[in-house]
Amino acid sequence: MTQQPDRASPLAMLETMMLIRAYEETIVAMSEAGTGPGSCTSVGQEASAVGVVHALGAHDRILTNHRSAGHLLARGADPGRMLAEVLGRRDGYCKGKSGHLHISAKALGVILTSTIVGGELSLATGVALSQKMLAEDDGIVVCFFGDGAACEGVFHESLNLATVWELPILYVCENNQWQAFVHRRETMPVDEVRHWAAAHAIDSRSVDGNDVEAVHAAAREAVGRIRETGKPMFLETLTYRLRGHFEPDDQSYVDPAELAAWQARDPIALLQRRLLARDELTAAQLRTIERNVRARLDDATLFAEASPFPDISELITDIYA
Ligand SMILES: Cc1ncc(C[n+]2csc(CCOP(=O)(O)OP(=O)(O)O)c2C)c(N)n1
Repeated sequence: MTQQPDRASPLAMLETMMLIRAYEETIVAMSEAGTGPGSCTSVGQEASAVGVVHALGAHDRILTNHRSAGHLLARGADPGRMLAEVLGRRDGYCKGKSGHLHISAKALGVILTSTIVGGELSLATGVALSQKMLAEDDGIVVCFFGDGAACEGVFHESLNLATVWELPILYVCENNQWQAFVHRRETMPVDEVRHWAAAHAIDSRSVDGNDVEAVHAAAREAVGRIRETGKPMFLETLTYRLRGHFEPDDQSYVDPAELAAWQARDPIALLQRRLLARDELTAAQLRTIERNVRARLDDATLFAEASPFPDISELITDIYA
């Protein structure tokens, strides 16, 4: 679309979700063609990323996990610079040194992508404490993590500290039902992580993570409450990882009926159908968005592939230990 509507509008959210899907499909295509590394994609989780990130303000900071592409793109990251990073090129967000699973973009407030499962939970408390003590702006911290991370001890330490110290953190658990190759049924006695969060005296809710409008409404309310009270909140987005843990992964361990049920609730198709039914989107507009998104990814791929590898003189710069 040429006219970018307000970020809270369903059309803006649809376009961002379609951009994320096209980006992840580019990653898959590169992996299949052998022109890029495999990665952990967020296909199926676009509504969770967009619903939350489109509810944030300019000063809010994000810490996230290995499935971070959606969070970065929703925050306005340039897909060309992201692909350049994935390919290890100089124009990537981290000068090609982070690879595909550690992209952070400080200028956008995405300050950590952790592949140490739970790493984002331990650091979020420190970032929020510094925001609280410095009190430079009204920014809060948003911490994205999975149901697998919630099974680690650091989850409880982080939530406990955030409650006791009254830290402005929005915990967003993207419960995508899988923890690498293990179904969450095998590791959790409850279906939803929010029960554990509630035990830490945190206001905890779950929401249909494939319904971007529902996620966005819940996130806006939570962000508003955190700014008002300075206290943490917990939001669980119930969603599904439609592709494997990483690329390539044939998902042979996944129950086909479960996968099919969630495919039928693809968050992008859901929103498209809803907006068409509400006459808020026409078939022609949808084709235009598809074309624009495709063109952005084609340009991004050309940009990334044309970017040079970092110079050898960069080998030991940006190293702190
Ligand atoms: C501390 C640690 N333990 C194990 C791993 C290997 N590992 C990477 S992703 C993952 C699953 C994490 O599951 P979840 O938090 O639910 O995130 P999801 O992959 O489902 O998005 C595991 C076990 C790791 N990277 N770090």
